[in-house]
Amino acid sequence: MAGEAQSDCLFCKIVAGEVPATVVRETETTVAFRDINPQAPTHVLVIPKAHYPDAASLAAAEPVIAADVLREAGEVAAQEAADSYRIVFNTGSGAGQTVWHAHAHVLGGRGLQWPPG
Ligand code: IU
Repeated sequence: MAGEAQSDCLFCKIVAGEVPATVVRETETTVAFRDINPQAPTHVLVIPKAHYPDAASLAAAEPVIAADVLREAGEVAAQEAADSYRIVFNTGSGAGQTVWHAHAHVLGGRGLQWPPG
């Protein structure tokens, strides 16, 4: 069923506490944890606890939770004292998506180039 935990999903396992992560924030609907391969001084992933493969499918099925993810991304940036930051949803393998559970990258703490690579 839509939103149900997937046994082969790493981020569902982080939500369940079966795989360790450095959690920086948690709400009823979201978890925010540090990326294991940080690309900036602040690099935190914000995920919905419910499983959706990407941001668009999350927003279509659960718009309130999609908004929760965005709000939490802003809270992470505020918590990390990043006044300039980027929120990224890589979507599709050609855009660099490697984990098929919706996640927002929150990147900050250094200058960020535009356009991204
Ligand atoms: P992507 O947009 O799907 O490529 O982002 C996945 C991110 O998940 C990537 O930046 C990884 O470094 C990160 N990650 C993680 O934080 N912990 C893990 O155990 C694994 C990947 I696997």
